[in-house]
Amino acid sequence: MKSILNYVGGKFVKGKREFADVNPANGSVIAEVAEADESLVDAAVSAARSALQGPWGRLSVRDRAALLHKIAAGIESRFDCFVAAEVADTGKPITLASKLDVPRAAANFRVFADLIKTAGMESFQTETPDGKTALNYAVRKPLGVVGIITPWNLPILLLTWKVAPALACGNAVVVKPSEETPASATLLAEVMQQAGIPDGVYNVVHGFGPNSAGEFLTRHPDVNAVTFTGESQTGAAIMKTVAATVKPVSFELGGKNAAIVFADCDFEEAVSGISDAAFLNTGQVCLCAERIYVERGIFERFVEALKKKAESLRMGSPLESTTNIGPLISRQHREKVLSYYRLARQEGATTVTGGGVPGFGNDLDGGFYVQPTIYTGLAETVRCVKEEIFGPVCHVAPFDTEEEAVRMANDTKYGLAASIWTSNLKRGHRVAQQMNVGITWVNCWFLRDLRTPFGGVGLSGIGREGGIHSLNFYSDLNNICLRL
Ligand code: NAD
Ligand code: 6OD
Repeated sequence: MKSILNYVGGKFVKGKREFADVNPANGSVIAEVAEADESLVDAAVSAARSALQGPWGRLSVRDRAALLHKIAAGIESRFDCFVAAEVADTGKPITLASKLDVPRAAANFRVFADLIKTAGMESFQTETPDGKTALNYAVRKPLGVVGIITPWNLPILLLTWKVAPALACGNAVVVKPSEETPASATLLAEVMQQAGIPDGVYNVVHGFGPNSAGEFLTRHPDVNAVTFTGESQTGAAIMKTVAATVKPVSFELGGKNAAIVFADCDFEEAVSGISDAAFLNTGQVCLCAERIYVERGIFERFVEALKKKAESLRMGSPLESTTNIGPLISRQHREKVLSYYRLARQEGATTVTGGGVPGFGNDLDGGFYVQPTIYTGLAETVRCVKEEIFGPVCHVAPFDTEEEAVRMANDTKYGLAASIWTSNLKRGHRVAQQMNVGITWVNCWFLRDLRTPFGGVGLSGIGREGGIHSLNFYSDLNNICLRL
Protein backbone atom coordinates (compact mmCIF):
# COMPACT_ATOMS: atom_id res chain seq x y z
CA MET A 1 0.00 0.00 0.00
CA LYS A 2 1.28 3.46 -0.90
CA SER A 3 2.25 5.77 2.00
CA ILE A 4 1.73 9.52 2.01
CA LEU A 5 4.24 11.14 4.35
CA ASN A 6 4.62 14.40 6.21
CA TYR A 7 7.39 16.70 5.03
CA VAL A 8 9.28 18.45 7.80
CA GLY A 9 12.58 20.31 7.56
CA GLY A 10 13.25 18.84 4.12
CA LYS A 11 12.61 15.21 5.15
CA PHE A 12 9.72 12.89 4.44
CA VAL A 13 8.55 11.71 7.85
CA LYS A 14 6.25 8.97 9.11
CA GLY A 15 3.82 9.53 11.95
CA LYS A 16 3.02 7.42 15.00
CA ARG A 17 -0.40 6.66 13.48
CA GLU A 18 -1.82 6.35 9.99
CA PHE A 19 -5.20 7.01 8.46
CA ALA A 20 -6.72 5.83 5.21
CA ASP A 21 -6.87 7.83 1.99
CA VAL A 22 -10.02 6.74 0.15
CA ASN A 23 -10.85 6.98 -3.55
CA PRO A 24 -14.38 8.43 -3.58
CA ALA A 25 -15.14 6.95 -7.01
CA ASN A 26 -15.28 3.41 -5.62
CA GLY A 27 -14.65 3.59 -1.87
CA SER A 28 -11.31 1.76 -2.06
CA VAL A 29 -8.37 2.63 0.20
CA ILE A 30 -5.58 3.94 -2.03
CA ALA A 31 -2.95 4.95 0.52
CA GLU A 32 -2.06 5.14 4.19
CA VAL A 33 -1.41 8.66 5.37
CA ALA A 34 1.12 9.38 8.12
CA GLU A 35 -0.64 11.45 10.76
CA ALA A 36 1.37 14.24 12.40
CA ASP A 37 1.05 14.39 16.17
CA GLU A 38 1.64 17.55 18.18
CA SER A 39 5.40 17.02 18.45
CA LEU A 40 5.72 16.68 14.68
CA VAL A 41 3.68 19.85 14.10
CA ASP A 42 6.00 21.53 16.58
CA ALA A 43 9.02 20.22 14.65
CA ALA A 44 7.54 21.58 11.41
CA VAL A 45 7.04 25.03 12.94
CA SER A 46 10.61 24.98 14.32
CA ALA A 47 11.96 23.91 10.93
CA ALA A 48 10.10 26.81 9.30
CA ARG A 49 11.46 29.25 11.90
CA SER A 50 15.03 28.01 11.32
CA ALA A 51 14.61 28.33 7.55
CA LEU A 52 13.76 32.01 7.96
CA GLN A 53 17.07 32.50 9.72
CA GLY A 54 18.99 30.64 7.00
CA PRO A 55 19.73 31.43 3.32
CA TRP A 56 16.00 31.72 2.51
CA GLY A 57 15.72 34.76 4.77
CA ARG A 58 18.57 36.46 2.90
CA LEU A 59 17.46 35.78 -0.68
CA SER A 60 16.79 38.75 -2.91
CA VAL A 61 13.29 39.19 -4.29
CA ARG A 62 14.64 38.40 -7.74
CA ASP A 63 16.09 35.09 -6.56
CA ARG A 64 12.91 34.16 -4.70
CA ALA A 65 10.87 34.91 -7.80
CA ALA A 66 13.20 32.74 -9.88
CA LEU A 67 12.66 29.85 -7.44
CA LEU A 68 8.89 30.28 -7.67
CA HIS A 69 9.16 29.98 -11.46
CA LYS A 70 11.15 26.78 -10.94
CA ILE A 71 8.35 25.39 -8.76
CA ALA A 72 5.82 26.21 -11.50
CA ALA A 73 7.99 24.40 -14.03
CA GLY A 74 8.39 21.48 -11.60
CA ILE A 75 4.61 21.13 -11.30
CA GLU A 76 4.30 21.14 -15.07
CA SER A 77 7.03 18.55 -15.46
CA ARG A 78 4.98 16.24 -13.17
CA PHE A 79 1.69 17.28 -14.65
CA ASP A 80 0.37 13.72 -15.02
CA CYS A 81 1.34 12.77 -11.43
CA PHE A 82 -0.51 15.78 -10.04
CA VAL A 83 -3.56 15.05 -12.20
CA ALA A 84 -3.55 11.40 -11.10
CA ALA A 85 -3.21 12.39 -7.42
CA GLU A 86 -6.07 14.88 -7.61
CA VAL A 87 -8.34 12.50 -9.52
CA ALA A 88 -7.70 9.61 -7.14
CA ASP A 89 -8.16 11.73 -4.01
CA THR A 90 -11.19 13.78 -5.07
CA GLY A 91 -12.88 11.66 -7.76
CA LYS A 92 -13.06 14.73 -9.98
CA PRO A 93 -13.08 14.10 -13.75
CA ILE A 94 -9.62 13.83 -15.25
CA THR A 95 -10.57 16.50 -17.78
CA LEU A 96 -11.30 18.97 -14.96
CA ALA A 97 -8.10 18.26 -13.04
CA SER A 98 -6.15 18.64 -16.30
CA LYS A 99 -7.83 21.88 -17.38
CA LEU A 100 -8.36 23.62 -14.05
CA ASP A 101 -6.63 22.32 -10.92
CA VAL A 102 -3.12 21.51 -12.05
CA PRO A 103 -2.61 24.36 -14.55
CA ARG A 104 -3.82 26.76 -11.85
CA ALA A 105 -1.29 25.35 -9.37
CA ALA A 106 1.52 26.29 -11.76
CA ALA A 107 -0.10 29.63 -12.62
CA ASN A 108 -0.38 30.54 -8.93
CA PHE A 109 3.43 30.38 -8.60
CA ARG A 110 4.07 32.27 -11.85
CA VAL A 111 1.65 35.08 -11.08
CA PHE A 112 3.02 35.74 -7.60
CA ALA A 113 6.63 35.40 -8.77
CA ASP A 114 6.00 38.18 -11.26
CA LEU A 115 3.93 40.31 -8.91
CA ILE A 116 6.45 40.40 -6.09
CA LYS A 117 9.05 41.77 -8.48
CA THR A 118 6.87 44.71 -9.48
CA ALA A 119 4.87 45.43 -6.31
CA GLY A 120 5.45 49.07 -5.35
CA MET A 121 5.18 50.60 -1.91
CA GLU A 122 3.69 53.92 -0.87
CA SER A 123 5.94 56.82 0.05
CA PHE A 124 5.26 60.36 1.28
CA GLN A 125 7.41 63.44 1.47
CA THR A 126 6.47 65.11 4.77
CA GLU A 127 7.10 68.67 5.95
CA THR A 128 8.61 68.70 9.45
CA PRO A 129 7.58 71.34 12.05
CA ASP A 130 10.98 73.03 11.69
CA GLY A 131 10.49 73.46 7.96
CA LYS A 132 12.64 70.58 6.86
CA THR A 133 11.62 67.42 5.05
CA ALA A 134 11.15 63.82 6.03
CA LEU A 135 10.71 60.92 3.67
CA ASN A 136 8.22 58.24 4.70
CA TYR A 137 8.38 54.94 2.92
CA ALA A 138 7.19 51.48 3.82
CA VAL A 139 9.23 48.33 3.42
CA ARG A 140 7.67 44.92 3.04
CA LYS A 141 8.83 42.16 5.42
CA PRO A 142 7.71 38.55 5.70
CA LEU A 143 5.28 37.72 8.51
CA GLY A 144 7.39 34.75 9.53
CA VAL A 145 5.88 31.27 9.82
CA VAL A 146 2.49 31.00 8.11
CA GLY A 147 0.07 28.17 8.91
CA ILE A 148 -1.98 27.18 5.86
CA ILE A 149 -5.09 25.01 6.21
CA THR A 150 -6.98 23.94 3.12
CA PRO A 151 -10.07 21.94 2.08
CA TRP A 152 -10.60 18.99 -0.25
CA ASN A 153 -12.55 20.39 -3.16
CA LEU A 154 -9.70 21.94 -5.20
CA PRO A 155 -6.75 20.63 -3.18
CA ILE A 156 -3.63 21.71 -5.06
CA LEU A 157 -5.27 24.81 -6.57
CA LEU A 158 -6.28 26.18 -3.18
CA LEU A 159 -3.09 25.12 -1.39
CA THR A 160 -0.83 26.82 -3.94
CA TRP A 161 -3.13 29.86 -4.01
CA LYS A 162 -1.79 30.48 -0.49
CA VAL A 163 1.68 28.90 -0.59
CA ALA A 164 2.78 30.88 -3.67
CA PRO A 165 2.17 34.40 -2.32
CA ALA A 166 3.40 33.38 1.15
CA LEU A 167 6.73 32.24 -0.32
CA ALA A 168 6.85 35.20 -2.71
CA CYS A 169 6.80 37.44 0.38
CA GLY A 170 9.66 35.49 1.97
CA ASN A 171 7.72 33.52 4.57
CA ALA A 172 8.18 29.87 5.52
CA VAL A 173 5.01 27.77 5.61
CA VAL A 174 3.51 24.77 7.37
CA VAL A 175 0.57 23.43 5.38
CA LYS A 176 -2.17 21.13 6.66
CA PRO A 177 -4.08 19.82 3.65
CA SER A 178 -7.49 18.24 4.08
CA GLU A 179 -7.42 14.71 5.49
CA GLU A 180 -9.56 13.72 2.49
CA THR A 181 -6.98 14.85 -0.08
CA PRO A 182 -3.45 14.55 1.28
CA ALA A 183 -1.56 13.37 -1.84
CA SER A 184 -0.86 16.52 -3.83
CA ALA A 185 0.61 18.49 -0.88
CA THR A 186 3.24 15.76 -0.38
CA LEU A 187 3.85 15.58 -4.14
CA LEU A 188 4.46 19.33 -4.07
CA ALA A 189 7.17 18.69 -1.45
CA GLU A 190 9.07 16.63 -4.03
CA VAL A 191 8.82 19.53 -6.46
CA MET A 192 10.07 21.93 -3.78
CA GLN A 193 13.09 19.71 -3.11
CA GLN A 194 13.95 19.47 -6.79
CA ALA A 195 13.49 23.21 -7.30
CA GLY A 196 16.07 23.85 -4.58
CA ILE A 197 13.74 25.40 -2.02
CA PRO A 198 15.76 25.35 1.22
CA ASP A 199 14.75 22.77 3.83
CA GLY A 200 12.10 24.02 6.23
CA VAL A 201 10.61 26.63 3.90
CA TYR A 202 7.74 24.34 2.89
CA ASN A 203 6.48 21.79 5.43
CA VAL A 204 3.48 19.47 5.27
CA VAL A 205 1.68 18.00 8.27
CA HIS A 206 -1.15 15.56 7.70
CA GLY A 207 -4.09 15.03 9.98
CA PHE A 208 -7.51 16.24 10.98
CA GLY A 209 -8.93 19.40 12.53
CA PRO A 210 -9.90 19.49 16.20
CA ASN A 211 -7.35 17.98 18.58
CA SER A 212 -5.20 17.04 15.60
CA ALA A 213 -2.71 18.66 13.20
CA GLY A 214 -5.11 21.48 12.23
CA GLU A 215 -5.67 22.65 15.78
CA PHE A 216 -2.02 22.02 16.82
CA LEU A 217 -0.92 24.31 14.00
CA THR A 218 -3.41 27.13 14.60
CA ARG A 219 -2.76 27.31 18.34
CA HIS A 220 1.03 27.08 18.01
CA PRO A 221 2.54 30.19 19.62
CA ASP A 222 5.35 30.40 17.05
CA VAL A 223 3.01 30.52 14.02
CA ASN A 224 2.72 34.17 13.02
CA ALA A 225 -0.39 34.05 10.82
CA VAL A 226 -3.05 31.60 9.73
CA THR A 227 -4.71 31.44 6.35
CA PHE A 228 -7.65 29.09 6.04
CA THR A 229 -10.08 27.96 3.36
CA GLY A 230 -13.01 25.82 4.41
CA GLU A 231 -16.36 25.84 6.13
CA SER A 232 -17.61 28.93 7.94
CA GLN A 233 -18.08 27.00 11.19
CA THR A 234 -14.48 25.78 11.04
CA GLY A 235 -13.39 29.36 10.46
CA ALA A 236 -15.21 30.34 13.64
CA ALA A 237 -13.46 27.55 15.60
CA ILE A 238 -10.05 28.58 14.23
CA MET A 239 -10.72 32.21 15.06
CA LYS A 240 -11.31 31.23 18.68
CA THR A 241 -8.08 29.23 18.77
CA VAL A 242 -5.89 31.91 17.21
CA ALA A 243 -7.36 34.62 19.45
CA ALA A 244 -5.20 33.32 22.31
CA THR A 245 -2.00 34.21 20.45
CA VAL A 246 -3.39 37.19 18.45
CA LYS A 247 -2.49 36.10 14.91
CA PRO A 248 -3.67 37.74 11.71
CA VAL A 249 -6.08 35.51 9.81
CA SER A 250 -7.32 35.31 6.26
CA PHE A 251 -10.50 33.27 5.86
CA GLU A 252 -12.05 32.06 2.61
CA LEU A 253 -15.24 30.34 3.77
CA GLY A 254 -18.52 28.93 2.55
CA GLY A 255 -21.21 30.40 0.33
CA LYS A 256 -24.85 30.14 -0.66
CA ASN A 257 -24.37 31.95 -3.90
CA ALA A 258 -27.10 33.41 -6.08
CA ALA A 259 -27.39 33.78 -9.84
CA ILE A 260 -29.86 36.25 -11.36
CA VAL A 261 -31.03 35.50 -14.89
CA PHE A 262 -32.85 38.32 -16.69
CA ALA A 263 -35.21 37.66 -19.60
CA ASP A 264 -32.93 39.61 -21.95
CA CYS A 265 -29.96 37.27 -21.37
CA ASP A 266 -28.31 35.26 -24.11
CA PHE A 267 -30.45 32.23 -23.28
CA GLU A 268 -28.11 29.43 -24.37
CA GLU A 269 -25.10 31.10 -22.77
CA ALA A 270 -27.00 31.57 -19.51
CA VAL A 271 -28.23 27.97 -19.38
CA SER A 272 -24.75 26.67 -20.03
CA GLY A 273 -23.19 29.10 -17.53
CA ILE A 274 -25.69 28.24 -14.81
CA SER A 275 -25.21 24.53 -15.44
CA ASP A 276 -21.47 24.99 -14.81
CA ALA A 277 -22.16 27.20 -11.81
CA ALA A 278 -24.42 24.57 -10.26
CA PHE A 279 -22.72 21.30 -11.21
CA LEU A 280 -18.98 21.84 -11.87
CA ASN A 281 -16.83 19.62 -9.62
CA THR A 282 -20.10 17.94 -8.55
CA GLY A 283 -21.21 21.27 -7.09
CA GLN A 284 -18.26 21.27 -4.70
CA VAL A 285 -16.89 24.72 -5.47
CA CYS A 286 -17.42 27.44 -2.89
CA LEU A 287 -18.47 29.72 -5.77
CA CYS A 288 -21.19 27.39 -7.05
CA ALA A 289 -24.68 28.87 -7.42
CA GLU A 290 -27.23 27.00 -5.31
CA ARG A 291 -29.90 29.73 -5.67
CA ILE A 292 -30.98 30.65 -9.18
CA TYR A 293 -33.45 33.53 -9.67
CA VAL A 294 -34.99 33.69 -13.15
CA GLU A 295 -37.21 36.46 -14.55
CA ARG A 296 -40.74 35.11 -14.72
CA GLY A 297 -41.17 35.59 -18.49
CA ILE A 298 -38.52 32.91 -19.22
CA PHE A 299 -38.84 30.87 -16.03
CA GLU A 300 -40.57 27.74 -17.43
CA ARG A 301 -38.38 27.64 -20.55
CA PHE A 302 -35.23 28.16 -18.48
CA VAL A 303 -36.05 25.40 -15.99
CA GLU A 304 -36.79 23.02 -18.87
CA ALA A 305 -33.50 23.87 -20.61
CA LEU A 306 -31.48 23.55 -17.40
CA LYS A 307 -33.12 20.17 -16.74
CA LYS A 308 -32.11 19.01 -20.22
CA LYS A 309 -28.58 20.22 -19.63
CA ALA A 310 -28.34 18.53 -16.20
CA GLU A 311 -29.62 15.27 -17.63
CA SER A 312 -27.04 15.42 -20.42
CA LEU A 313 -24.16 15.49 -17.93
CA ARG A 314 -22.37 12.16 -17.81
CA MET A 315 -21.78 10.64 -14.41
CA GLY A 316 -19.11 7.98 -14.42
CA SER A 317 -15.53 7.03 -13.82
CA PRO A 318 -13.34 10.10 -13.27
CA LEU A 319 -10.79 8.47 -15.56
CA GLU A 320 -13.07 8.54 -18.61
CA SER A 321 -12.60 11.61 -20.76
CA THR A 322 -16.38 11.81 -21.33
CA THR A 323 -17.26 12.04 -17.63
CA ASN A 324 -18.55 15.42 -16.45
CA ILE A 325 -19.74 14.48 -12.96
CA GLY A 326 -17.68 12.50 -10.48
CA PRO A 327 -18.62 11.43 -6.96
CA LEU A 328 -18.88 13.58 -3.86
CA ILE A 329 -15.79 13.57 -1.69
CA SER A 330 -16.82 11.04 0.96
CA ARG A 331 -19.55 8.75 2.28
CA GLN A 332 -20.14 11.24 5.09
CA HIS A 333 -20.51 14.16 2.70
CA ARG A 334 -22.87 12.13 0.53
CA GLU A 335 -25.00 11.50 3.64
CA LYS A 336 -25.11 15.24 4.24
CA VAL A 337 -26.11 16.05 0.64
CA LEU A 338 -28.74 13.29 0.59
CA SER A 339 -30.16 14.57 3.87
CA TYR A 340 -30.74 17.91 2.09
CA TYR A 341 -32.36 16.08 -0.84
CA ARG A 342 -34.80 14.50 1.66
CA LEU A 343 -35.27 17.81 3.47
CA ALA A 344 -36.06 19.63 0.20
CA ARG A 345 -38.95 17.23 -0.42
CA GLN A 346 -40.19 17.68 3.17
CA GLU A 347 -39.96 21.44 2.72
CA GLY A 348 -42.25 21.20 -0.29
CA ALA A 349 -39.88 21.22 -3.27
CA THR A 350 -40.81 20.02 -6.72
CA THR A 351 -38.01 17.81 -8.02
CA VAL A 352 -37.31 18.86 -11.61
CA THR A 353 -34.58 16.27 -12.03
CA GLY A 354 -32.35 14.07 -9.89
CA GLY A 355 -32.76 13.84 -6.13
CA GLY A 356 -31.23 10.39 -5.70
CA VAL A 357 -28.26 8.10 -6.17
CA PRO A 358 -27.37 6.69 -9.60
CA GLY A 359 -26.81 2.98 -10.20
CA PHE A 360 -23.90 1.86 -12.38
CA GLY A 361 -23.88 -1.92 -12.02
CA ASN A 362 -20.10 -1.92 -11.48
CA ASP A 363 -17.50 -0.88 -8.88
CA LEU A 364 -18.65 2.74 -9.08
CA ASP A 365 -21.65 1.67 -6.99
CA GLY A 366 -19.16 1.64 -4.08
CA GLY A 367 -18.45 5.32 -4.82
CA PHE A 368 -20.16 8.38 -3.38
CA TYR A 369 -22.22 9.55 -6.34
CA VAL A 370 -25.45 11.55 -6.25
CA GLN A 371 -27.54 12.77 -9.17
CA PRO A 372 -27.35 16.40 -10.32
CA THR A 373 -30.53 17.84 -8.91
CA ILE A 374 -32.80 20.80 -9.59
CA TYR A 375 -35.61 21.89 -7.31
CA THR A 376 -38.31 24.52 -7.68
CA GLY A 377 -41.16 25.64 -5.46
CA LEU A 378 -39.36 26.23 -2.14
CA ALA A 379 -40.09 29.21 0.09
CA GLU A 380 -37.14 31.57 0.40
CA THR A 381 -37.08 30.98 4.17
CA VAL A 382 -36.50 27.21 4.27
CA ARG A 383 -33.22 25.55 5.22
CA CYS A 384 -32.51 24.22 1.72
CA VAL A 385 -32.53 27.80 0.41
CA LYS A 386 -30.58 29.18 3.35
CA GLU A 387 -27.86 26.62 4.09
CA GLU A 388 -24.84 25.67 2.01
CA ILE A 389 -25.33 22.11 0.68
CA PHE A 390 -22.08 21.82 -1.35
CA GLY A 391 -23.37 19.27 -3.83
CA PRO A 392 -24.66 19.24 -7.43
CA VAL A 393 -27.93 20.90 -6.56
CA CYS A 394 -29.74 24.17 -7.12
CA HIS A 395 -33.13 25.69 -6.44
CA VAL A 396 -34.67 27.82 -9.18
CA ALA A 397 -37.20 30.53 -8.29
CA PRO A 398 -38.96 33.15 -10.43
CA PHE A 399 -38.81 36.93 -9.90
CA ASP A 400 -40.80 39.83 -11.33
CA THR A 401 -38.67 42.93 -10.77
CA GLU A 402 -34.99 43.80 -10.55
CA GLU A 403 -35.51 45.03 -6.97
CA GLU A 404 -37.07 41.73 -5.95
CA ALA A 405 -34.21 39.76 -7.52
CA VAL A 406 -31.60 41.87 -5.71
CA ARG A 407 -33.46 41.54 -2.41
CA MET A 408 -33.73 37.74 -2.69
CA ALA A 409 -30.12 37.32 -3.81
CA ASN A 410 -28.89 39.37 -0.84
CA ASP A 411 -31.12 37.64 1.69
CA THR A 412 -28.38 35.40 3.10
CA LYS A 413 -25.83 35.39 5.90
CA TYR A 414 -23.17 34.38 3.36
CA GLY A 415 -21.64 36.76 0.81
CA LEU A 416 -19.08 35.09 -1.42
CA ALA A 417 -20.10 35.33 -5.09
CA ALA A 418 -22.97 36.15 -7.43
CA SER A 419 -23.56 35.99 -11.15
CA ILE A 420 -25.86 38.12 -13.29
CA TRP A 421 -27.02 37.17 -16.74
CA THR A 422 -28.32 40.00 -18.97
CA SER A 423 -27.57 41.54 -22.35
CA ASN A 424 -28.09 44.99 -20.82
CA LEU A 425 -24.65 45.82 -19.48
CA LYS A 426 -25.90 48.97 -17.74
CA ARG A 427 -28.25 46.78 -15.77
CA GLY A 428 -25.49 44.23 -15.23
CA HIS A 429 -23.29 46.94 -13.72
CA ARG A 430 -26.16 48.44 -11.67
CA VAL A 431 -27.21 45.09 -10.19
CA ALA A 432 -23.62 43.91 -9.67
CA GLN A 433 -22.91 46.93 -7.47
CA GLN A 434 -25.83 46.01 -5.22
CA MET A 435 -24.66 42.46 -4.56
CA ASN A 436 -23.43 42.01 -0.96
CA VAL A 437 -20.60 39.70 -1.98
CA GLY A 438 -16.87 39.77 -2.66
CA ILE A 439 -17.05 38.66 -6.30
CA THR A 440 -19.75 39.32 -8.92
CA TRP A 441 -19.62 37.90 -12.42
CA VAL A 442 -21.72 39.37 -15.25
CA ASN A 443 -22.42 36.91 -18.09
CA CYS A 444 -19.77 34.53 -16.84
CA TRP A 445 -18.85 32.48 -13.80
CA PHE A 446 -15.52 31.47 -12.22
CA LEU A 447 -13.61 33.50 -14.79
CA ARG A 448 -10.45 34.35 -12.88
CA ASP A 449 -7.76 36.96 -13.14
CA LEU A 450 -5.41 36.15 -10.28
CA ARG A 451 -4.53 39.80 -9.74
CA THR A 452 -8.07 40.64 -8.60
CA PRO A 453 -9.37 40.65 -5.00
CA PHE A 454 -10.91 37.34 -3.97
CA GLY A 455 -12.89 36.71 -0.79
CA GLY A 456 -16.25 37.12 0.83
CA VAL A 457 -18.32 39.10 3.29
CA GLY A 458 -20.43 37.90 6.21
CA LEU A 459 -20.12 34.16 6.86
CA SER A 460 -18.09 33.83 3.64
CA GLY A 461 -14.85 35.13 5.04
CA ILE A 462 -12.49 37.75 6.30
CA GLY A 463 -10.05 39.63 4.09
CA ARG A 464 -9.14 39.41 0.44
CA GLU A 465 -6.47 37.36 -1.31
CA GLY A 466 -5.35 37.69 -4.93
CA GLY A 467 -2.75 40.00 -6.48
CA ILE A 468 -1.55 42.78 -4.20
CA HIS A 469 -4.15 41.77 -1.59
CA SER A 470 -2.32 38.49 -1.07
CA LEU A 471 1.02 40.27 -0.88
CA ASN A 472 -0.44 42.63 1.72
CA PHE A 473 -1.74 39.75 3.84
CA TYR A 474 1.47 37.72 3.66
CA SER A 475 3.76 40.61 4.59
CA ASP A 476 4.20 43.13 7.35
CA LEU A 477 4.88 46.73 6.52
CA ASN A 478 7.53 48.71 8.34
CA ASN A 479 7.11 52.43 7.68
CA ILE A 480 10.42 54.25 7.79
CA CYS A 481 10.39 57.98 8.48
CA LEU A 482 13.72 59.40 7.38
CA ARG A 483 14.36 63.00 8.44
CA LEU A 484 16.43 64.63 5.72
P1 NAD B 1 -13.62 22.07 6.55
O1 NAD B 1 -13.78 23.39 7.21
O2 NAD B 1 -14.33 20.91 7.13
O3 NAD B 1 -12.07 21.64 6.51
C1 NAD B 1 -11.10 22.48 5.92
C2 NAD B 1 -9.76 22.22 6.59
O4 NAD B 1 -9.82 22.63 7.95
C3 NAD B 1 -9.34 20.76 6.60
O5 NAD B 1 -7.97 20.69 6.36
C4 NAD B 1 -9.66 20.33 8.04
O6 NAD B 1 -8.89 19.26 8.50
C5 NAD B 1 -9.33 21.60 8.80
N1 NAD B 1 -9.99 21.76 10.10
C6 NAD B 1 -11.21 21.33 10.45
N2 NAD B 1 -11.48 21.71 11.72
C7 NAD B 1 -10.40 22.39 12.17
C8 NAD B 1 -10.05 23.04 13.40
N3 NAD B 1 -10.88 23.07 14.42
N4 NAD B 1 -8.84 23.64 13.49
C9 NAD B 1 -7.99 23.64 12.46
N5 NAD B 1 -8.25 23.03 11.28
C10 NAD B 1 -9.44 22.44 11.12
O7 NAD B 1 -14.02 22.30 5.03
P2 NAD B 1 -14.11 21.21 3.87
O8 NAD B 1 -15.28 20.34 4.15
O9 NAD B 1 -12.77 20.61 3.68
O10 NAD B 1 -14.39 22.14 2.59
C11 NAD B 1 -15.66 22.53 2.18
C12 NAD B 1 -15.98 23.92 2.67
O11 NAD B 1 -14.98 24.83 2.26
C13 NAD B 1 -17.27 24.48 2.09
O12 NAD B 1 -17.96 25.18 3.10
C14 NAD B 1 -16.80 25.45 1.03
O13 NAD B 1 -17.70 26.48 0.69
C15 NAD B 1 -15.56 25.98 1.65
N6 NAD B 1 -14.64 26.52 0.65
C16 NAD B 1 -14.49 27.87 0.57
C17 NAD B 1 -13.65 28.41 -0.41
C18 NAD B 1 -13.45 29.90 -0.57
O14 NAD B 1 -12.54 30.28 -1.30
N7 NAD B 1 -14.25 30.73 0.04
C19 NAD B 1 -12.96 27.56 -1.26
C20 NAD B 1 -13.16 26.18 -1.14
C21 NAD B 1 -13.99 25.67 -0.17
O1 6OD C 1 -9.84 30.64 -7.96
C1 6OD C 1 -9.41 30.84 -6.82
O2 6OD C 1 -8.38 31.50 -6.61
C2 6OD C 1 -10.14 30.33 -5.66
N1 6OD C 1 -9.65 30.68 -4.46
C3 6OD C 1 -11.21 29.54 -5.85
C4 6OD C 1 -12.00 29.03 -4.80
C5 6OD C 1 -12.93 28.10 -5.10
C6 6OD C 1 -13.72 27.52 -4.07
O3 6OD C 1 -14.04 26.34 -4.02
